[in-house]
Amino acid sequence: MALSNLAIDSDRLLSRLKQLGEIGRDGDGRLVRLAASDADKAGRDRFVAWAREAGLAVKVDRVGNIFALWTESENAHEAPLMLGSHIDTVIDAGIYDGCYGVLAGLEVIATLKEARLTPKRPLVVAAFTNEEGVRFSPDMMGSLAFAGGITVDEALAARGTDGKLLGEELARIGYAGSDDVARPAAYIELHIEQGPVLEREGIAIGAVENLQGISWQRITLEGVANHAGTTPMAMRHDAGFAAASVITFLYERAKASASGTVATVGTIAFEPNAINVIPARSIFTIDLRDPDETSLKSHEQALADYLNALEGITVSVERLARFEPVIFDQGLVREIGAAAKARGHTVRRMTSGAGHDAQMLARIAPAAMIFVPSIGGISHNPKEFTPDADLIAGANVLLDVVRTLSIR
Ligand code: HGY
Ligand code: MN
Ligand code: MN
Repeated sequence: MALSNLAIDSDRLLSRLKQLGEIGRDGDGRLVRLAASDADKAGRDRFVAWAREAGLAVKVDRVGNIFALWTESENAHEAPLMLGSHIDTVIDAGIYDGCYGVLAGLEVIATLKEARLTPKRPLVVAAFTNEEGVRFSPDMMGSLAFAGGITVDEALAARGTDGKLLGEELARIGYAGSDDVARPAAYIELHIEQGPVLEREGIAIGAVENLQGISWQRITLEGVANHAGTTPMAMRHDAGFAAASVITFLYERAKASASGTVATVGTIAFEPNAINVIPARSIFTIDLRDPDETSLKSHEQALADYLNALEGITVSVERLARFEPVIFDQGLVREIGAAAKARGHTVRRMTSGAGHDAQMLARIAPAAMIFVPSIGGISHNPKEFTPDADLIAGANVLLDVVRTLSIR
């Protein structure tokens, strides 16, 4: 294949995406590969096997981040160009979130290696630990630790929703590594958009220039358990009703926001959780996001004020994650736009609504992202889907950006 029209092996990429998408199916057929679980191990092992098949060196660091490297003697002294994403999933996930970026990164490196090109710097594709944050908080934990945003010991001491410690779980699945990987010269992450914009506008490629701020909290409201039949409404300290009022307050506030605020209560539990007992306790999580830091802070303050005004209810708040909005490297964003146009694709600059490892890598290196459309804007849902042609287009744009940054 002439180098001018070098392209990825699309059959290999698509086949691997589907194969990885079958690893970690539960008894109901749902895709559940939570960080450091047995299912995650199975996915990790498969990625490592493919990386070794491509002749790459595989390293694992202390928080279980996997790095597959192509280093030649001529370039070994240079800082690597890093690609990557994550292969852990949410509960009942789609097959593209994270996995697409890791497998396309591997595909790009394998394609360049097979074309006998020698990059002027090492190329590495990373699969970061616990990007989703479903089992262990915060999310994007592996890349946050790699970027020095938390210490390795803090990460390993994270206690999961099942009470297990991340460090012990990584050791149990054989991914408690000890390797160090050099700080990258730049980081590019290819990912499905997970939102409706590209499909709605009929655009093939997103050149992601920024990413919104994220605030995760766990709220516990303590009321008084009492009889559902004998307790007059005016005498109740109902932790369930209090939770409902907080949720309504927050959703109405987010809907009224001018800055595109989004609010989600994704988990909630009542105690003692009985049909005829007024809830003594409600425990729920709040995921609050906003591209504007001042606006995000104002929503957090309004929520705190609302919680403090709850009568007859004791409130406790646990901070699970807090990341400010991130601006990506404008030079890389321009490269992505140029590469997309050079292949004849429509492209637009955009904000990422989702959190990504790229927002952590941006702390230590120039970073940017490439999006491809999500049909119906659906993600974190088994109906998540991106057409093969879009997946291939995104991977070839990544290939061209990598060549521009490291080959010519
Ligand atoms: O929560 C997020 O945005 C990402 O999927 N972890
Ligand atoms: Mn993701
Ligand atoms: Mn996700």
